[in-house]
Amino acid sequence: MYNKEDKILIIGAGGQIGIELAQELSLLYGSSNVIAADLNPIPALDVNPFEKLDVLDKDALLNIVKKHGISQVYLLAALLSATGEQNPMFAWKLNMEGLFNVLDLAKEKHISKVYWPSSIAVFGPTTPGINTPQYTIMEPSTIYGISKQAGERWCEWYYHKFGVDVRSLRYPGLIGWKSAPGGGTTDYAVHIFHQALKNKTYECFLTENTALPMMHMEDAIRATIEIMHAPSEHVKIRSSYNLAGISFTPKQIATEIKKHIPDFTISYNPDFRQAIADSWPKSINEDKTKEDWGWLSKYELSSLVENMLTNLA
Ligand code: NAD
Ligand code: AKB
Repeated sequence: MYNKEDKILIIGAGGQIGIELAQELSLLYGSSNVIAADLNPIPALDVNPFEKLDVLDKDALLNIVKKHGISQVYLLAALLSATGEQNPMFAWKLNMEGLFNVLDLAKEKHISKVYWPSSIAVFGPTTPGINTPQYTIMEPSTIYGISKQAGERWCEWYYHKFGVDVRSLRYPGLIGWKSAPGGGTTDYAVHIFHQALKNKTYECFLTENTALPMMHMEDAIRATIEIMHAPSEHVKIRSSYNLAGISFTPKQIATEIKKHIPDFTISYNPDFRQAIADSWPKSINEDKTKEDWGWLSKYELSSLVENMLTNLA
């Protein structure tokens, strides 16, 4: 299942997902076979080889791939929903050109496999918001969502046209204790734990009843590694697979935190991210994902909260 000959390049390895993914892939392949690339050095990954890389620099990317004999690329460099809305033209450039640069490496046979994450942001206000199916109306209203939706179409096109082995998941909001989130709308669900432990109070930028799909980072990393190691014929969808995770509101997660920290309080002061959250589904259907390559998540809200508080404390 794990080819120890593989050499992996993670682009955007210093981010919320990259740090945890690099650590897990290092356990499987050995840290010397997992090369971490980002704009700046990554202290949390000091056992991995590091390459300073701007993914928009195609020549520099190819040089790194050749230098290390890279066979697989995980492309994580992107602007997320909140930062994307603040800088839409750059978000479009980074999210699209970065993807083209990596897909072209595979098209030109420099590498054999690509992982690129999509997001629940591909859905929009006209999408059925409860138990959102794999195939449905997709009219995203953020630049981030538009770039992810376009990225999905390009991935599928490169697969059909050039046989590029690209695999992708539509992550919900990710919650982990090892790394900090990087500018999304779901970031509140990480910040809340830090503030609960530090100050016993949190001011949330979404309203109390804003339900969103979320997932423990451990589940997300496992899903990523599983889809990348699934037999090719099981990966029938080459745009991106739905992942359901757990759906909850700020009020529900606060109630769960209060079971561990009884004097924890939450207040609500919605900002521009409320409109983004309101445009996204409240819950996701992952039947196709389960059916095609056997995905099963582990965490519920109660176990996620307990795990976060225990580890952060
Ligand atoms: P993040 O913002 O935490 O990390 C992104 C990393 O990319 C950062 O370390 C940044 O320095 C790096 N980067 C930015 N521009 C770069 C460039 N030009 N060249 C090289 N590196 C660059 O993001 P994340 O949360 O780890 O997300 C990774 C991917 O997963 C993104 O595509 C994101 O859209 C997707 N995703 C994340 C979530 C989530 O909840 N975290 C949910 C859905 C999808
Ligand atoms: C964000 O909020 O932008 C991300 C995502 C769900 O894609 N966490």
